[in-house]
Amino acid sequence: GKRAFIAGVADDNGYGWAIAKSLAAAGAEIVVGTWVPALNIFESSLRRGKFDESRVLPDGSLMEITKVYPMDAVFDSPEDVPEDELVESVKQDFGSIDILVHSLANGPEVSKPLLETSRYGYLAAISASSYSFISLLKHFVPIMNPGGSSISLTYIASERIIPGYGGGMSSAKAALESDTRVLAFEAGRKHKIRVNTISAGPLRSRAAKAIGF
Ligand code: ZID
Repeated sequence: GKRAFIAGVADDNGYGWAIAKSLAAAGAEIVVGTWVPALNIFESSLRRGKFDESRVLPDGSLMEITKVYPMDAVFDSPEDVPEDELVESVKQDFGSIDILVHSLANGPEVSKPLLETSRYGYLAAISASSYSFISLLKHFVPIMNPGGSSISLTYIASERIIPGYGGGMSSAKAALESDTRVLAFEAGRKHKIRVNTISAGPLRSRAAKAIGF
């Protein structure tokens, strides 16, 4: 069977959880990465059975999450919480993965129009929502099996004006889409890894509620 690492699962309302379930239903082993500030509550809720109803797969069995790793997609240098450490742990525990899912984004000034966005807010959006994918893929590629695939989630606000999707989030998704093409070329040639992004429809996730979508 295939093994999937899904970055950006902290409850049962988001795309990460839904993708995990689809992959589990298709027979994949599920390993997730959870943002450090949300880790304790996610793990304890999982343990206490709070997600059991949402864990039900089409065949009636419950999705198993083999392991939850703490992760922070903004810290990737040795002085911070290195992604090297995350990937090293996954390597020690499992050896390799086949599927990498990036289901995370963050834009501290998302509610501000682009015209009112600060440099800090703009760069933070790009860092958490775009560079985070480059960094994740870069770190995981060495333990990904050839023929493996990676995917992220984007939004049509990259191409069309969607008022309310501010703070540089529209820019961050445009960068993510461009990077997907370049990384597909690079990782495809060098490592036989596919790179794709899906432009998602509306889902009442925690992140979407937070921005009033
Ligand atoms: P979510 O809250 O379930 O997932 C976001 C995750 O990111 C959370 O688990 C956070 O803990 C995690 N996170 C944030 N910062 C960090 C960090 N620094 N390090 C590690 N983890 C971090 O929300 P979600 O499922 O909506 O988001 C998943 C992906 O889907 C993101 O890339 C979104 O941009 C993308 N997406 C979501 C929607 C949506 O509707 N939920 C849409 C498009 C793309 C969308 O916004 N009409 C209106 C809106 C939309 C579509 C159509």
